[in-house]
Amino acid sequence: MTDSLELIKASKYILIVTHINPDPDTISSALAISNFLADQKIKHMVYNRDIKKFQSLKFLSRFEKISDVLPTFYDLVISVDCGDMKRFGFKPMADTKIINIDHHLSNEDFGTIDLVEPNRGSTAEIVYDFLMENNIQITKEIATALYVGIYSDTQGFATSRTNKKTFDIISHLVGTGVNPGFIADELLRKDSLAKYRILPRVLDTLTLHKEGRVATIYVEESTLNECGASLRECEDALDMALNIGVVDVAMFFRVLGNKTRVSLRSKNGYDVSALAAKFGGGGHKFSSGCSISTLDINEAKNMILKEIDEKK
Ligand SMILES: [Mn+2]
Repeated sequence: MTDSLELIKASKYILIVTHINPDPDTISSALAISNFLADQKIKHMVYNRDIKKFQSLKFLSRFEKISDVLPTFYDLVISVDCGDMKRFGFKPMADTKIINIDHHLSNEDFGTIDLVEPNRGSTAEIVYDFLMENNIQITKEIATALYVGIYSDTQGFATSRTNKKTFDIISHLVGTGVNPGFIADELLRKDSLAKYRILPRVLDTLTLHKEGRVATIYVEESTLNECGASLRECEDALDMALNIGVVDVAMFFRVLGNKTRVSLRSKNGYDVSALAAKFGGGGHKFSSGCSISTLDINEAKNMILKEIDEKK
């Protein structure tokens, strides 16, 4: 039994914490653990502040039990896919023990136990290792959740951190009865109409800088409202901008609260986590984000562009 499983068994009530503005990796990693804990009759809850706005993974076992209300008592937090504690969306009670499971390069090792591996393609893969190291049976329900996390965070097995280990895990998961075709239908073929209304509007803002190496796009609140779309429905535009042959770095700007939020994506070895860090942000080498204290998207854009060298 590993130290983390010992800590789990010694706890009275476990709070599994996923990150704000959730993605499939954080939710799937949490549900894989939740299914294991439920199988073992270990008391716990999965918390996500924004779960009401994220309903696309309803097909996963125990999804309906995810809550946006914190329990009154918990003595262990298991955080999944959270680079820092701000991503929790709340401040844990003092002295709470934390198992920190994550793959962000910028992870701050804030846990009592840190299962942090920045070279892994998804947090779900680290959850898989935890289960295997403890000889826990991977049921079809657990396997389906893990598959979703891995598939999604590796963008369909296409990111640089996808390797043989990833496929060995996937092979095992599919062997337990996971249905890749069904999952692809659920993940890829459930778009809203609003998404196809907002995407051309966002792509219309596309501008190239630095001899075409840097692409920027943005969206304004009023455009989102006109299309009835959410920020998540704009995200494909960022991938599209990065897919342009000459582009190494793509950036997506939008005003959130009293700041301009910037998502950064890169390819060809360009490290955007270093760029994000200059503005107090973080993330992965090829996928990062930061916030800039201005409501003027153009000003934010110029500030970041200034930090990028003219030539590689
Ligand atoms: Mn992740």
